[in-house]
Amino acid sequence: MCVYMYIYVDDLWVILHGKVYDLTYFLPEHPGGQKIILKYAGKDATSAFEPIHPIDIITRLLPAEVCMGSIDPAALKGATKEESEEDKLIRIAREKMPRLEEMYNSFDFESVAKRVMKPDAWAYYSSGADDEISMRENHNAFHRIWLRPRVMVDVKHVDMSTTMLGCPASFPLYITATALGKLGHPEGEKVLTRAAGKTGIIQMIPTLASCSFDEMVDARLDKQNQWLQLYVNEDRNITKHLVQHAEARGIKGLFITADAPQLGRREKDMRQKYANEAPDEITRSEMSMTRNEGAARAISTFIDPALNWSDIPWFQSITKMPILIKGVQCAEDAVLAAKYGCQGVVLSNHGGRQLDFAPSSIEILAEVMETLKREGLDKNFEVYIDGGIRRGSDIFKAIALGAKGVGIGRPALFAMSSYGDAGVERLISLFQVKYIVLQTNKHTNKYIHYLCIE
Ligand code: PPY
Repeated sequence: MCVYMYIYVDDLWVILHGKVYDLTYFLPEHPGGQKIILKYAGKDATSAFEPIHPIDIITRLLPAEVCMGSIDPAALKGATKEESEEDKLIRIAREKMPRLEEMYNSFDFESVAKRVMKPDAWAYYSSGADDEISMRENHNAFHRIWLRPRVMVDVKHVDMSTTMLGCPASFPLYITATALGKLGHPEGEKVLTRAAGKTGIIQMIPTLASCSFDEMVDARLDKQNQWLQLYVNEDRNITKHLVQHAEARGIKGLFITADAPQLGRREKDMRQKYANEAPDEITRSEMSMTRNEGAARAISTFIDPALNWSDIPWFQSITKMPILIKGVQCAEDAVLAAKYGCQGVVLSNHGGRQLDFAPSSIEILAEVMETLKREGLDKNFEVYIDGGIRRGSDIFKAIALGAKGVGIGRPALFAMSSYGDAGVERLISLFQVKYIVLQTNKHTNKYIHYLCIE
Protein backbone atom coordinates (compact mmCIF):
# COMPACT_ATOMS: atom_id res chain seq x y z
CA MET A 1 0.00 0.00 0.00
CA CYS A 2 1.25 3.43 -0.79
CA VAL A 3 0.38 6.37 1.45
CA TYR A 4 0.94 9.91 0.20
CA MET A 5 1.24 12.72 2.67
CA TYR A 6 0.52 16.27 1.68
CA ILE A 7 1.41 19.24 3.81
CA TYR A 8 -0.88 22.10 2.95
CA VAL A 9 -0.02 25.31 4.65
CA ASP A 10 -1.88 28.50 3.82
CA ASP A 11 -0.33 30.91 6.28
CA LEU A 12 3.07 30.52 7.89
CA TRP A 13 4.88 33.28 9.72
CA VAL A 14 8.11 33.09 11.72
CA ILE A 15 10.22 35.60 13.61
CA LEU A 16 13.88 36.07 12.68
CA HIS A 17 16.09 38.67 14.32
CA GLY A 18 13.10 40.66 15.60
CA LYS A 19 11.31 40.72 12.24
CA VAL A 20 8.26 38.76 11.12
CA TYR A 21 8.46 36.89 7.81
CA ASP A 22 5.65 35.30 5.85
CA LEU A 23 7.26 32.08 4.59
CA THR A 24 4.08 30.49 3.20
CA TYR A 25 5.32 30.44 -0.38
CA PHE A 26 8.97 29.87 0.46
CA LEU A 27 8.20 26.75 2.53
CA PRO A 28 8.29 24.17 -0.31
CA GLU A 29 11.46 25.72 -1.71
CA HIS A 30 13.46 25.73 1.51
CA PRO A 31 16.68 23.80 0.69
CA GLY A 32 16.80 22.47 4.24
CA GLY A 33 13.30 20.98 4.02
CA GLN A 34 9.93 22.01 5.39
CA LYS A 35 10.12 20.31 8.75
CA ILE A 36 12.46 22.76 10.40
CA ILE A 37 10.38 25.77 9.32
CA LEU A 38 7.14 24.13 10.40
CA LYS A 39 8.67 23.46 13.80
CA TYR A 40 9.04 27.21 14.31
CA ALA A 41 5.75 28.32 12.77
CA GLY A 42 4.41 31.26 14.74
CA LYS A 43 7.56 31.31 16.89
CA ASP A 44 10.92 32.98 17.13
CA ALA A 45 13.22 30.84 14.93
CA THR A 46 16.33 33.01 15.40
CA SER A 47 18.25 30.55 17.60
CA ALA A 48 17.82 27.75 15.05
CA PHE A 49 18.42 30.00 12.04
CA GLU A 50 21.42 31.98 13.28
CA PRO A 51 24.06 29.24 13.66
CA ILE A 52 23.85 28.04 10.09
CA HIS A 53 22.77 30.84 7.78
CA PRO A 54 24.92 33.60 6.37
CA ILE A 55 23.59 36.92 7.62
CA ASP A 56 22.67 38.19 4.16
CA ILE A 57 20.77 35.10 3.05
CA ILE A 58 17.32 36.55 3.77
CA THR A 59 17.85 39.54 1.54
CA ARG A 60 19.45 37.41 -1.14
CA LEU A 61 16.82 34.67 -1.24
CA LEU A 62 13.53 36.25 -0.25
CA PRO A 63 11.57 39.06 -1.87
CA ALA A 64 11.30 42.17 0.33
CA GLU A 65 7.49 41.87 0.62
CA VAL A 66 7.68 38.72 2.76
CA CYS A 67 8.97 40.84 5.61
CA MET A 68 5.82 41.85 7.45
CA GLY A 69 7.55 44.24 9.85
CA SER A 70 9.26 44.28 13.23
CA ILE A 71 7.91 42.60 16.32
CA ASP A 72 7.29 44.29 19.64
CA PRO A 73 9.96 42.74 21.98
CA ALA A 74 7.27 42.37 24.71
CA ALA A 75 5.26 40.12 22.43
CA LEU A 76 8.33 37.97 21.84
CA LYS A 77 8.16 36.56 25.34
CA GLY A 78 5.26 34.30 24.48
CA ALA A 79 6.79 33.26 21.19
CA THR A 80 10.20 32.28 22.55
CA LYS A 81 10.51 28.57 23.20
CA GLU A 82 11.07 27.33 26.71
CA GLU A 83 14.59 26.45 27.81
CA SER A 84 15.24 22.77 27.11
CA GLU A 85 17.15 20.49 29.47
CA GLU A 86 20.11 20.60 27.06
CA ASP A 87 20.12 24.41 26.92
CA LYS A 88 19.91 24.55 30.69
CA LEU A 89 23.01 22.37 31.11
CA ILE A 90 24.91 24.54 28.65
CA ARG A 91 23.79 27.73 30.39
CA ILE A 92 25.01 26.41 33.74
CA ALA A 93 28.31 25.23 32.23
CA ARG A 94 28.78 28.67 30.70
CA GLU A 95 28.16 30.34 34.04
CA LYS A 96 30.95 28.19 35.53
CA MET A 97 33.54 28.85 32.82
CA PRO A 98 37.02 29.71 34.13
CA ARG A 99 38.30 33.21 33.47
CA LEU A 100 40.08 33.55 30.14
CA GLU A 101 43.36 34.31 31.93
CA GLU A 102 43.16 30.82 33.41
CA MET A 103 43.42 29.24 29.96
CA TYR A 104 47.06 28.25 29.61
CA ASN A 105 47.06 26.01 26.57
CA SER A 106 44.92 24.70 23.74
CA PHE A 107 43.82 21.67 25.78
CA ASP A 108 42.24 23.99 28.35
CA PHE A 109 40.05 25.49 25.63
CA GLU A 110 39.10 22.04 24.41
CA SER A 111 37.90 20.87 27.82
CA VAL A 112 35.83 24.02 28.37
CA ALA A 113 34.38 23.78 24.84
CA LYS A 114 33.28 20.20 25.45
CA ARG A 115 31.16 21.37 28.37
CA VAL A 116 29.64 24.48 26.83
CA MET A 117 28.98 23.38 23.25
CA LYS A 118 25.79 21.82 21.98
CA PRO A 119 26.28 18.03 21.72
CA ASP A 120 25.79 17.92 17.94
CA ALA A 121 28.33 20.72 17.43
CA TRP A 122 30.82 19.01 19.72
CA ALA A 123 30.30 15.70 17.91
CA TYR A 124 30.95 17.34 14.54
CA TYR A 125 34.03 19.34 15.53
CA SER A 126 35.67 16.68 17.66
CA SER A 127 35.01 13.57 15.60
CA GLY A 128 37.65 11.65 13.67
CA ALA A 129 37.40 8.77 11.23
CA ASP A 130 36.79 5.20 12.38
CA ASP A 131 38.82 4.44 15.53
CA GLU A 132 40.29 7.97 15.54
CA ILE A 133 43.80 6.53 15.47
CA SER A 134 45.11 9.10 12.96
CA MET A 135 43.39 11.86 14.88
CA ARG A 136 45.19 10.96 18.12
CA GLU A 137 48.45 10.15 16.34
CA ASN A 138 48.50 13.65 14.83
CA HIS A 139 49.48 15.16 18.15
CA ASN A 140 51.17 12.08 19.63
CA ALA A 141 53.69 12.07 16.78
CA PHE A 142 55.04 15.39 18.06
CA HIS A 143 55.87 13.69 21.37
CA ARG A 144 58.46 11.56 19.61
CA ILE A 145 60.44 14.52 18.31
CA TRP A 146 63.02 15.77 20.74
CA LEU A 147 64.93 18.99 20.61
CA ARG A 148 68.63 19.69 20.47
CA PRO A 149 69.01 22.69 22.71
CA ARG A 150 72.07 24.89 22.38
CA VAL A 151 73.07 27.51 24.91
CA MET A 152 75.15 30.69 25.15
CA VAL A 153 73.61 32.33 22.14
CA ASP A 154 72.15 35.84 22.26
CA VAL A 155 68.38 35.32 22.19
CA LYS A 156 67.42 38.65 23.70
CA HIS A 157 65.50 39.70 20.63
CA VAL A 158 63.70 37.04 18.70
CA ASP A 159 61.79 37.91 15.57
CA MET A 160 59.35 35.21 14.61
CA SER A 161 57.76 37.08 11.72
CA THR A 162 57.76 35.36 8.36
CA THR A 163 56.12 35.33 4.97
CA MET A 164 53.89 32.59 3.63
CA LEU A 165 53.14 32.66 -0.12
CA GLY A 166 54.55 36.17 0.02
CA CYS A 167 52.08 37.27 2.72
CA PRO A 168 53.64 38.71 5.87
CA ALA A 169 52.65 37.01 9.13
CA SER A 170 53.60 37.71 12.76
CA PHE A 171 54.71 34.09 13.14
CA PRO A 172 54.41 30.92 11.03
CA LEU A 173 50.89 29.96 12.09
CA TYR A 174 47.62 30.22 10.16
CA ILE A 175 44.03 29.34 10.96
CA THR A 176 43.12 26.54 8.61
CA ALA A 177 39.74 25.97 7.00
CA THR A 178 37.06 24.27 9.07
CA ALA A 179 33.37 23.97 8.22
CA LEU A 180 30.18 25.15 9.96
CA GLY A 181 31.58 27.84 12.25
CA LYS A 182 28.14 28.86 13.46
CA LEU A 183 27.68 25.53 15.18
CA GLY A 184 30.21 26.85 17.68
CA HIS A 185 29.53 30.59 17.73
CA PRO A 186 26.62 32.70 16.46
CA GLU A 187 29.00 34.84 14.38
CA GLY A 188 30.83 31.83 12.96
CA GLU A 189 34.03 32.21 10.97
CA LYS A 190 34.01 36.00 11.23
CA VAL A 191 35.29 35.52 14.78
CA LEU A 192 38.30 33.70 13.32
CA THR A 193 38.80 36.39 10.68
CA ARG A 194 38.89 39.12 13.32
CA ALA A 195 41.22 37.24 15.67
CA ALA A 196 43.60 36.41 12.81
CA GLY A 197 43.60 40.06 11.79
CA LYS A 198 44.31 41.32 15.29
CA THR A 199 47.18 38.90 15.85
CA GLY A 200 48.70 39.29 12.38
CA ILE A 201 48.25 35.74 11.12
CA ILE A 202 46.63 34.40 7.97
CA GLN A 203 43.15 32.83 7.79
CA MET A 204 42.29 30.15 5.26
CA ILE A 205 38.64 30.68 4.34
CA PRO A 206 36.63 27.43 4.14
CA THR A 207 34.33 26.51 1.24
CA LEU A 208 31.85 25.08 3.75
CA ALA A 209 31.70 28.02 6.11
CA SER A 210 28.47 29.02 7.82
CA CYS A 211 29.23 32.65 6.96
CA SER A 212 29.13 33.69 3.34
CA PHE A 213 32.47 34.14 1.59
CA ASP A 214 31.94 37.89 1.35
CA GLU A 215 31.12 38.23 5.02
CA MET A 216 34.52 36.75 5.89
CA VAL A 217 36.31 38.98 3.44
CA ASP A 218 34.40 42.07 4.59
CA ALA A 219 35.38 41.29 8.20
CA ARG A 220 39.11 41.49 7.52
CA LEU A 221 41.38 44.40 8.36
CA ASP A 222 43.02 46.53 5.67
CA LYS A 223 46.32 44.69 5.38
CA GLN A 224 45.07 41.31 6.51
CA ASN A 225 45.72 38.34 4.22
CA GLN A 226 43.39 35.44 3.53
CA TRP A 227 43.61 32.26 1.52
CA LEU A 228 40.80 30.12 0.13
CA GLN A 229 40.33 26.41 0.77
CA LEU A 230 38.47 24.79 -2.07
CA TYR A 231 36.26 21.74 -2.24
CA VAL A 232 35.89 21.14 -5.94
CA ASN A 233 32.26 20.99 -7.01
CA GLU A 234 30.96 18.45 -9.52
CA ASP A 235 29.57 21.53 -11.23
CA ARG A 236 32.81 23.21 -12.30
CA ASN A 237 31.00 26.45 -13.11
CA ILE A 238 30.21 26.89 -9.43
CA THR A 239 33.86 26.27 -8.58
CA LYS A 240 35.07 28.63 -11.29
CA HIS A 241 32.81 31.38 -10.06
CA LEU A 242 34.00 30.98 -6.46
CA VAL A 243 37.69 30.91 -7.43
CA GLN A 244 37.46 33.96 -9.68
CA HIS A 245 35.38 35.86 -7.18
CA ALA A 246 37.96 35.04 -4.49
CA GLU A 247 40.79 36.30 -6.65
CA ALA A 248 38.91 39.50 -7.42
CA ARG A 249 38.43 40.03 -3.69
CA GLY A 250 42.15 39.79 -3.00
CA ILE A 251 42.54 36.23 -1.78
CA LYS A 252 46.24 35.32 -1.89
CA GLY A 253 46.28 31.54 -2.34
CA LEU A 254 44.09 28.68 -3.49
CA PHE A 255 44.27 25.45 -1.50
CA ILE A 256 42.58 22.63 -3.38
CA THR A 257 41.49 19.96 -0.93
CA ALA A 258 42.40 16.53 -2.23
CA ASP A 259 41.81 14.27 0.75
CA ALA A 260 38.01 14.14 0.68
CA PRO A 261 36.88 12.30 -2.47
CA GLN A 262 34.75 10.16 -0.16
CA LEU A 263 33.58 11.03 3.30
CA GLY A 264 35.43 9.45 6.23
CA ARG A 265 33.30 7.52 8.72
CA ARG A 266 33.00 9.83 11.68
CA GLU A 267 30.83 7.75 13.90
CA LYS A 268 30.34 10.32 16.67
CA ASP A 269 29.01 12.74 14.07
CA MET A 270 26.99 10.07 12.23
CA ARG A 271 24.91 9.45 15.34
CA GLN A 272 23.62 13.04 15.20
CA LYS A 273 20.81 14.30 13.03
CA TYR A 274 21.73 17.43 11.13
CA ALA A 275 18.86 19.81 11.75
CA ASN A 276 20.61 22.97 10.59
CA GLU A 277 20.79 24.87 7.37
CA ALA A 278 23.07 24.29 4.43
CA PRO A 279 26.21 26.35 3.79
CA ASP A 280 26.11 28.54 0.66
CA GLU A 281 27.99 26.03 -1.49
CA ILE A 282 25.26 23.43 -0.92
CA THR A 283 22.50 25.92 -1.67
CA ARG A 284 24.26 26.88 -4.89
CA SER A 285 24.64 23.22 -5.84
CA GLU A 286 20.91 22.61 -5.43
CA MET A 287 21.62 19.17 -4.00
CA SER A 288 19.40 17.41 -1.51
CA MET A 289 20.84 16.86 1.94
CA THR A 290 20.98 13.56 3.81
CA ARG A 291 20.19 14.72 7.30
CA ASN A 292 20.11 11.59 9.41
CA GLU A 293 23.81 10.71 9.30
CA GLY A 294 25.41 13.74 10.85
CA ALA A 295 26.70 17.09 9.68
CA ALA A 296 29.59 15.87 7.52
CA ARG A 297 27.37 13.64 5.37
CA ALA A 298 24.82 16.43 5.02
CA ILE A 299 27.26 18.97 3.65
CA SER A 300 29.62 16.88 1.52
CA THR A 301 27.46 15.61 -1.35
CA PHE A 302 28.66 18.16 -3.92
CA ILE A 303 32.38 17.27 -3.72
CA ASP A 304 33.65 15.79 -6.96
CA PRO A 305 35.26 12.36 -6.40
CA ALA A 306 36.62 12.47 -9.95
CA LEU A 307 39.08 15.30 -9.16
CA ASN A 308 42.58 14.27 -10.29
CA TRP A 309 45.95 15.63 -11.41
CA SER A 310 44.78 16.26 -14.96
CA ASP A 311 42.43 18.96 -13.60
CA ILE A 312 45.34 21.13 -12.47
CA PRO A 313 45.89 22.91 -15.84
CA TRP A 314 42.22 23.95 -15.77
CA PHE A 315 42.69 25.60 -12.37
CA GLN A 316 45.84 27.27 -13.68
CA SER A 317 43.81 28.60 -16.61
CA ILE A 318 41.10 30.19 -14.43
CA THR A 319 43.27 31.88 -11.78
CA LYS A 320 46.61 33.53 -11.22
CA MET A 321 46.53 32.80 -7.50
CA PRO A 322 49.20 30.39 -6.27
CA ILE A 323 47.70 26.89 -6.25
CA LEU A 324 48.52 24.43 -3.49
CA ILE A 325 47.26 20.90 -2.90
CA LYS A 326 45.90 20.38 0.58
CA GLY A 327 45.74 16.87 1.97
CA VAL A 328 48.97 15.40 0.57
CA GLN A 329 49.98 12.36 2.62
CA CYS A 330 53.18 11.05 1.06
CA ALA A 331 56.33 12.30 -0.67
CA GLU A 332 55.31 10.95 -4.11
CA ASP A 333 52.26 13.21 -4.23
CA ALA A 334 54.24 16.24 -3.08
CA VAL A 335 56.58 15.57 -6.03
CA LEU A 336 53.62 15.31 -8.41
CA ALA A 337 52.18 18.59 -7.13
CA ALA A 338 55.51 20.29 -7.85
CA LYS A 339 55.74 18.68 -11.30
CA TYR A 340 52.23 19.89 -12.14
CA GLY A 341 53.38 23.42 -11.41
CA CYS A 342 51.66 23.92 -8.05
CA GLN A 343 53.25 26.38 -5.66
CA GLY A 344 53.13 24.08 -2.68
CA VAL A 345 51.31 21.49 -0.63
CA VAL A 346 49.72 21.12 2.76
CA LEU A 347 50.64 17.81 4.33
CA SER A 348 47.42 16.89 6.07
CA ASN A 349 45.21 13.95 6.88
CA HIS A 350 42.26 16.29 7.43
CA GLY A 351 42.61 16.29 11.19
CA GLY A 352 42.26 12.49 11.17
CA ARG A 353 38.70 12.90 9.88
CA GLN A 354 39.07 11.17 6.53
CA LEU A 355 41.26 8.06 6.18
CA ASP A 356 42.07 6.44 9.49
CA PHE A 357 45.69 5.22 9.60
CA ALA A 358 46.84 7.94 7.24
CA PRO A 359 50.13 9.10 8.79
CA SER A 360 50.43 12.35 10.69
CA SER A 361 51.87 15.22 8.69
CA ILE A 362 54.77 15.82 11.09
CA GLU A 363 55.78 12.17 10.67
CA ILE A 364 56.19 12.47 6.90
CA LEU A 365 57.51 16.03 6.75
CA ALA A 366 61.23 15.22 6.80
CA GLU A 367 60.87 12.60 4.08
CA VAL A 368 58.84 14.97 1.91
CA MET A 369 61.45 17.72 2.25
CA GLU A 370 64.31 15.37 1.45
CA THR A 371 62.53 13.91 -1.57
CA LEU A 372 61.68 17.34 -3.00
CA LYS A 373 65.30 18.37 -2.56
CA ARG A 374 66.64 15.24 -4.16
CA GLU A 375 64.38 15.80 -7.18
CA GLY A 376 65.40 19.45 -7.38
CA LEU A 377 61.81 20.55 -6.75
CA ASP A 378 62.23 22.34 -3.43
CA LYS A 379 62.78 25.85 -4.81
CA ASN A 380 59.77 28.16 -4.93
CA PHE A 381 57.68 25.38 -3.47
CA GLU A 382 56.21 25.82 0.01
CA VAL A 383 55.32 22.96 2.31
CA TYR A 384 52.76 23.50 5.07
CA ILE A 385 51.43 21.07 7.61
CA ASP A 386 48.32 20.82 9.75
CA GLY A 387 46.99 18.29 12.26
CA GLY A 388 47.83 17.88 15.92
CA ILE A 389 49.49 21.25 16.50
CA ARG A 390 48.66 22.00 20.11
CA ARG A 391 51.65 23.92 21.46
CA GLY A 392 54.17 26.50 20.34
CA SER A 393 56.87 23.84 20.42
CA ASP A 394 54.90 21.86 17.79
CA ILE A 395 55.19 24.81 15.43
CA PHE A 396 58.87 25.02 16.18
CA LYS A 397 59.40 21.34 15.38
CA ALA A 398 57.57 21.67 12.07
CA ILE A 399 59.55 24.74 11.02
CA ALA A 400 62.82 23.10 12.04
CA LEU A 401 61.97 20.12 9.84
CA GLY A 402 61.31 22.30 6.82
CA ALA A 403 57.68 23.48 6.89
CA LYS A 404 57.03 27.06 5.85
CA GLY A 405 54.12 27.32 8.27
CA VAL A 406 51.51 25.33 10.15
CA GLY A 407 47.73 25.43 10.36
CA ILE A 408 45.47 25.00 13.36
CA GLY A 409 41.85 23.88 13.01
CA ARG A 410 40.12 22.43 16.06
CA PRO A 411 42.02 24.52 18.65
CA ALA A 412 40.68 27.71 17.01
CA LEU A 413 37.14 26.28 16.87
CA PHE A 414 37.21 25.31 20.54
CA ALA A 415 38.57 28.71 21.60
CA MET A 416 35.93 30.43 19.45
CA SER A 417 33.09 28.25 20.76
CA SER A 418 33.97 28.89 24.38
CA TYR A 419 35.32 32.45 24.60
CA GLY A 420 34.64 34.03 21.19
CA ASP A 421 37.03 36.64 19.79
CA ALA A 422 39.01 37.06 22.99
CA GLY A 423 39.43 33.29 23.26
CA VAL A 424 40.89 32.91 19.79
CA GLU A 425 43.23 35.85 20.35
CA ARG A 426 44.46 34.34 23.60
CA LEU A 427 44.92 30.94 21.99
CA ILE A 428 47.06 32.47 19.25
CA SER A 429 49.17 34.33 21.79
CA LEU A 430 49.68 31.06 23.71
CA PHE A 431 50.98 29.45 20.54
CA GLN A 432 53.43 32.29 20.27
CA VAL A 433 55.04 31.56 23.64
CA LYS A 434 58.73 31.27 22.96
CA TYR A 435 61.13 28.61 24.14
CA ILE A 436 64.86 28.85 24.66
CA VAL A 437 65.80 26.18 22.23
CA LEU A 438 68.22 26.13 19.43
CA GLN A 439 67.85 23.60 16.74
CA THR A 440 70.98 22.67 14.93
CA ASN A 441 71.17 21.22 11.53
CA LYS A 442 72.71 17.78 12.06
CA HIS A 443 74.86 18.01 8.95
CA THR A 444 76.27 21.52 9.17
CA ASN A 445 75.84 22.08 12.90
CA LYS A 446 74.60 25.57 12.09
CA TYR A 447 71.77 27.05 14.09
CA ILE A 448 68.70 26.92 11.97
CA HIS A 449 65.99 28.17 14.30
CA TYR A 450 65.56 29.46 17.75
CA LEU A 451 62.82 30.61 20.01
CA CYS A 452 63.02 31.93 23.53
CA ILE A 453 60.85 32.04 26.62
CA GLU A 454 59.18 35.39 27.22
C1 PPY B 1 35.11 18.33 7.65
O1 PPY B 1 34.09 18.11 8.31
O2 PPY B 1 36.19 17.84 7.96
C2 PPY B 1 35.04 19.16 6.48
O3 PPY B 1 36.01 19.75 6.13
C3 PPY B 1 33.80 19.18 5.70
C4 PPY B 1 33.72 17.91 4.96
C5 PPY B 1 32.84 17.00 5.34
C6 PPY B 1 32.79 15.81 4.66
C7 PPY B 1 33.62 15.55 3.60
C8 PPY B 1 34.50 16.49 3.25
C9 PPY B 1 34.55 17.66 3.92
